[in-house]
Amino acid sequence: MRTQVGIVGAGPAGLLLSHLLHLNGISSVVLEIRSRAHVEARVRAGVLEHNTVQLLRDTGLGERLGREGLRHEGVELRFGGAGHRIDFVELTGGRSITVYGQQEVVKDLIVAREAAGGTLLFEVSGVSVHDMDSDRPSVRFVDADGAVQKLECDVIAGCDGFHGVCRDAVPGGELTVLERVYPFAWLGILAKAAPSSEELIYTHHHRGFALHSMRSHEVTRNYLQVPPETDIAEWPDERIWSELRARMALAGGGFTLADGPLIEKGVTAMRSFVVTPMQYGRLFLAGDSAHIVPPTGAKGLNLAVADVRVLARALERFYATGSTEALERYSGDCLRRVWRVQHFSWWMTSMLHRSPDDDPFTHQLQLSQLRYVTSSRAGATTLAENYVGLPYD
Ligand code: FAS
Ligand code: PHB
Repeated sequence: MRTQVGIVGAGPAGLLLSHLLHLNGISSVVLEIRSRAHVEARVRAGVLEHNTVQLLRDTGLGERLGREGLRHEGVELRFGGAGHRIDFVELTGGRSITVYGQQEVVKDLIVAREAAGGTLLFEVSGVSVHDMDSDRPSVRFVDADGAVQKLECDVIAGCDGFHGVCRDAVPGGELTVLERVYPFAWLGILAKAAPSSEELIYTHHHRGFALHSMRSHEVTRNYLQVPPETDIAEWPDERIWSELRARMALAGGGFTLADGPLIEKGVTAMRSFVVTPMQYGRLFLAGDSAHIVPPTGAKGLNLAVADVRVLARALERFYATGSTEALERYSGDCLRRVWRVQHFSWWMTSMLHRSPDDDPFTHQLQLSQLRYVTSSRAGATTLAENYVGLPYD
């Protein structure tokens, strides 16, 4: 089997890369270990930056997003029993976010790839990457029918997420890992319940962080800060709802969190992780295979999109001119944005989560930071412009 770009992983990074390459007449094959049904049902991110929405629109993926996505012009920060709105549109000259589930983006991409005759191979196994330091790298795998296959290509895109094989295939010593693991996790639920507010609510509370988000007018997504070793079995549904209510309550009442049957619940670890460089020879890492951000800044999916936009442009240039200049710059070009987003996600996480040692000094610093970003135009603008996404370079 032969193609120009071998793509490992059918998450948002891999599928969008295949789509962008197709729009520039560049062939690719996407290899995915899970089934189509699994990747289309996997609940993850839900907030799309202004840039991400624009890119999906500009590349023909805006129709359902435009119809079903919820455009939000602001967000609420809630602390000390009171809510404070950050007006994105006013503070960023018109930029906003759109709430649209990651699995919906994945579904739209798969439909678009299929309509264009793209090659997506699901349920493959035994994936391994080879000869990355040559100009004829290859990916070996067993296809869904059990046949051993070899995919020869010019370039491999490692879009196989944090637990994939591509990053680990790089010889030892070639990559540097920079990491921070947070002493808390998120317990997340997806529920058949109407949203209890127009916009997302990020809550700082002495019992811990809480987030009210949504997927549609019928489905909400809520998160609670919990200890990292939390066992979901210890959290029956009613305990989750009462803890959410306790943390999100407004002094003097006036806020009711609507509940409903749970569709899904789980605990997600919190870490900041960056691998440098994001390339080795003809292997290019994009998305969660190269970096992880804590979800407090709603950036994971959007950063994956930003990476593959840079990679697609560099490959376009390579195939159009033979120049590898942009490909050689790939890692540096991506890491500028990666570290901006890492800082913002760490900052939001530090400002809004209760420190396990419950240090009163840290608590006061957090309250001071929250009071500042909700009362100073400069402070609010910093949050707003990072949250909606800084314009692409
Ligand atoms: P993905 O992990 O999405 O995709 C990688 C793909 O590669 C997967 O389909 C995987 O099955 C496949 N793969 C793995 N190994 C392979 C192999 N050996 N061969 C072939 N394929 C292989 N972000 C938010 O902003 N908000 C959230 O609420 C949020 N929740 C999250 C919850 C979880 C549990 C996780 C893990 C992430 C969450 N994120 C969230 C971040 C998330 O949105 C990621 O940033 C985003 O999925 C990154 O996209 P990809 O890089 O495409 O990686
Ligand atoms: C979500 O809706 O899943 C979501 C929203 C905002 C975040 C993280 C997750 O910061």
